Amino acid sequence: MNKYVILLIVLIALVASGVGYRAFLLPDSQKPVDTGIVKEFTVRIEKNSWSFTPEVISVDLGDTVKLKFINDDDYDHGVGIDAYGVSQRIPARATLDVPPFVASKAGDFQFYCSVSCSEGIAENGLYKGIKRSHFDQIGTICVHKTPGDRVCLNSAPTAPIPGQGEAVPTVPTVVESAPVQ
Ligand SMILES: [Cu+2]
Repeated sequence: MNKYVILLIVLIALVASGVGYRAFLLPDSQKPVDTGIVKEFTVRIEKNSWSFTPEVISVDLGDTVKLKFINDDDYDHGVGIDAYGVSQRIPARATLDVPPFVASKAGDFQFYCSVSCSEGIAENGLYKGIKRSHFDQIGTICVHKTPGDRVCLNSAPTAPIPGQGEAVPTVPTVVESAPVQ
Protein backbone atom coordinates (compact mmCIF):
# COMPACT_ATOMS: atom_id res chain seq x y z
CA MET A 1 0.00 0.00 0.00
CA ASN A 2 1.19 3.48 -0.79
CA LYS A 3 2.84 4.97 2.32
CA TYR A 4 0.82 8.16 1.92
CA VAL A 5 -2.39 6.19 2.08
CA ILE A 6 -1.20 4.53 5.29
CA LEU A 7 -0.26 7.95 6.69
CA LEU A 8 -3.70 9.28 5.76
CA ILE A 9 -5.45 6.36 7.45
CA VAL A 10 -3.36 6.89 10.60
CA LEU A 11 -4.23 10.59 10.58
CA ILE A 12 -7.94 9.92 10.15
CA ALA A 13 -7.81 7.35 12.96
CA LEU A 14 -6.11 9.90 15.23
CA VAL A 15 -8.68 12.61 14.56
CA ALA A 16 -11.57 10.15 14.93
CA SER A 17 -10.24 8.92 18.27
CA GLY A 18 -9.96 12.53 19.50
CA VAL A 19 -13.53 13.32 18.45
CA GLY A 20 -14.73 10.04 19.93
CA TYR A 21 -12.95 10.75 23.20
CA ARG A 22 -14.56 14.18 23.55
CA ALA A 23 -17.99 12.89 22.59
CA PHE A 24 -18.16 9.66 24.59
CA LEU A 25 -15.38 9.31 27.14
CA LEU A 26 -14.72 12.79 28.53
CA PRO A 27 -16.49 13.26 31.88
CA ASP A 28 -19.47 15.62 31.65
CA SER A 29 -17.84 18.00 34.11
CA GLN A 30 -14.96 18.57 31.72
CA LYS A 31 -16.97 19.09 28.56
CA PRO A 32 -17.16 22.69 27.43
CA VAL A 33 -20.67 23.97 28.11
CA ASP A 34 -22.49 26.57 26.10
CA THR A 35 -26.14 27.11 26.96
CA GLY A 36 -26.60 29.60 24.15
CA ILE A 37 -28.35 31.85 26.66
CA VAL A 38 -27.19 35.47 26.73
CA LYS A 39 -27.36 37.24 30.09
CA GLU A 40 -26.98 41.01 29.98
CA PHE A 41 -26.15 43.18 32.95
CA THR A 42 -25.69 46.90 33.37
CA VAL A 43 -23.34 47.76 36.20
CA ARG A 44 -23.31 51.33 37.42
CA ILE A 45 -20.50 53.15 39.14
CA GLU A 46 -22.20 55.90 41.10
CA LYS A 47 -20.41 59.14 41.75
CA ASN A 48 -17.81 58.90 44.51
CA SER A 49 -19.05 55.54 45.68
CA TRP A 50 -16.02 53.33 44.90
CA SER A 51 -18.46 50.53 44.29
CA PHE A 52 -20.32 48.66 41.59
CA THR A 53 -24.09 48.44 41.45
CA PRO A 54 -25.05 45.62 41.41
CA GLU A 55 -22.17 44.04 43.22
CA VAL A 56 -23.19 40.42 42.66
CA ILE A 57 -23.94 39.03 39.21
CA SER A 58 -25.39 35.54 38.86
CA VAL A 59 -25.19 33.43 35.73
CA ASP A 60 -25.24 29.74 34.93
CA LEU A 61 -22.32 27.74 33.64
CA GLY A 62 -22.18 28.10 29.87
CA ASP A 63 -24.15 31.34 29.68
CA THR A 64 -22.83 34.12 27.50
CA VAL A 65 -22.24 37.15 29.70
CA LYS A 66 -22.65 40.66 28.33
CA LEU A 67 -21.59 43.38 30.73
CA LYS A 68 -22.15 47.09 30.30
CA PHE A 69 -20.48 49.47 32.74
CA ILE A 70 -21.67 53.03 33.22
CA ASN A 71 -19.22 55.34 34.96
CA ASP A 72 -20.99 58.31 36.53
CA ASP A 73 -17.77 59.59 38.05
CA ASP A 74 -15.72 62.50 36.83
CA TYR A 75 -12.66 60.26 36.89
CA ASP A 76 -11.72 56.97 35.28
CA HIS A 77 -12.37 53.52 36.67
CA GLY A 78 -11.70 50.10 35.20
CA VAL A 79 -12.96 46.58 35.22
CA GLY A 80 -10.79 43.53 35.68
CA ILE A 81 -12.03 39.95 35.70
CA ASP A 82 -8.90 37.83 35.89
CA ALA A 83 -10.77 34.54 35.48
CA TYR A 84 -12.10 35.63 32.10
CA GLY A 85 -9.23 37.73 30.85
CA VAL A 86 -11.11 41.02 31.09
CA SER A 87 -9.16 44.20 31.76
CA GLN A 88 -10.53 47.48 30.46
CA ARG A 89 -10.54 51.14 31.37
CA ILE A 90 -13.87 52.91 31.84
CA PRO A 91 -13.32 56.60 31.16
CA ALA A 92 -15.07 59.28 33.18
CA ARG A 93 -18.77 59.75 32.33
CA ALA A 94 -18.54 56.97 29.76
CA THR A 95 -20.14 53.64 29.03
CA LEU A 96 -18.14 50.50 28.35
CA ASP A 97 -19.43 47.35 26.68
CA VAL A 98 -17.23 44.44 27.67
CA PRO A 99 -16.86 41.95 24.81
CA PRO A 100 -19.22 39.04 25.58
CA PHE A 101 -17.66 35.92 27.04
CA VAL A 102 -18.92 32.43 27.86
CA ALA A 103 -18.94 31.66 31.58
CA SER A 104 -17.01 28.45 31.13
CA LYS A 105 -15.83 28.01 34.72
CA ALA A 106 -18.12 27.48 37.70
CA GLY A 107 -17.48 29.32 40.92
CA ASP A 108 -17.28 32.85 42.25
CA PHE A 109 -15.00 35.24 40.48
CA GLN A 110 -14.03 38.76 41.42
CA PHE A 111 -14.51 41.73 39.23
CA TYR A 112 -12.69 44.78 40.46
CA CYS A 113 -11.68 48.29 39.58
CA SER A 114 -8.47 47.89 37.62
CA VAL A 115 -7.59 51.59 37.43
CA SER A 116 -6.21 53.32 40.49
CA CYS A 117 -9.02 55.72 41.36
CA SER A 118 -7.86 56.39 44.90
CA GLU A 119 -10.12 57.97 47.47
CA GLY A 120 -10.91 61.32 48.93
CA ILE A 121 -11.23 63.05 45.60
CA ALA A 122 -14.55 64.19 47.02
CA GLU A 123 -16.27 63.83 50.36
CA ASN A 124 -13.06 62.60 52.00
CA GLY A 125 -13.52 59.11 50.58
CA LEU A 126 -16.80 58.66 52.42
CA TYR A 127 -19.73 56.98 50.75
CA LYS A 128 -22.91 56.73 52.81
CA GLY A 129 -20.78 57.54 55.85
CA ILE A 130 -18.40 54.65 55.24
CA LYS A 131 -14.80 55.17 54.26
CA ARG A 132 -14.16 53.60 50.90
CA SER A 133 -11.46 53.64 48.28
CA HIS A 134 -10.33 52.02 45.08
CA PHE A 135 -9.57 48.81 46.99
CA ASP A 136 -13.21 48.43 48.06
CA GLN A 137 -14.49 48.56 44.51
CA ILE A 138 -15.00 44.84 44.10
CA GLY A 139 -17.86 42.70 42.87
CA THR A 140 -18.47 39.02 42.32
CA ILE A 141 -19.65 37.03 39.33
CA CYS A 142 -21.28 33.83 40.56
CA VAL A 143 -21.20 31.18 37.86
CA HIS A 144 -23.57 28.45 39.00
CA LYS A 145 -22.65 24.93 38.11
CA THR A 146 -26.28 23.81 38.09
CA PRO A 147 -28.69 25.99 36.10
CA GLY A 148 -31.17 27.70 38.38
CA ASP A 149 -29.02 27.23 41.45
CA ARG A 150 -29.00 30.65 43.05
CA VAL A 151 -26.58 29.96 45.88
CA CYS A 152 -23.16 31.46 45.45
CA LEU A 153 -20.37 29.18 46.53
CA ASN A 154 -18.34 31.51 48.68
CA SER A 155 -19.23 35.11 48.06
CA ALA A 156 -20.45 37.80 50.37
CA PRO A 157 -21.72 41.29 49.65
CA THR A 158 -18.98 43.79 50.31
CA ALA A 159 -21.03 46.94 50.66
CA PRO A 160 -24.55 48.18 51.32
CA ILE A 161 -26.86 47.24 48.48
CA PRO A 162 -28.92 50.30 47.56
CA GLY A 163 -32.54 49.95 48.58
CA GLN A 164 -31.83 47.05 50.90
CA GLY A 165 -30.82 48.99 53.98
CA GLU A 166 -27.38 49.60 55.33
CA ALA A 167 -25.26 46.50 55.53
CA VAL A 168 -22.63 46.16 58.22
CA PRO A 169 -19.39 47.51 56.77
CA THR A 170 -17.18 44.58 56.03
CA VAL A 171 -13.73 44.07 54.71
CA PRO A 172 -14.19 42.91 51.11
CA THR A 173 -13.99 39.16 50.87
CA VAL A 174 -11.15 38.05 48.69
CA VAL A 175 -12.74 35.47 46.48
CA GLU A 176 -10.44 32.97 44.93
CA SER A 177 -11.61 31.41 41.72
CA ALA A 178 -13.04 28.03 42.59
CA PRO A 179 -12.24 25.12 40.32
CA VAL A 180 -14.96 23.30 38.42
CA GLN A 181 -16.35 20.25 40.31
CU1 LIG B 1 -10.17 52.13 41.11
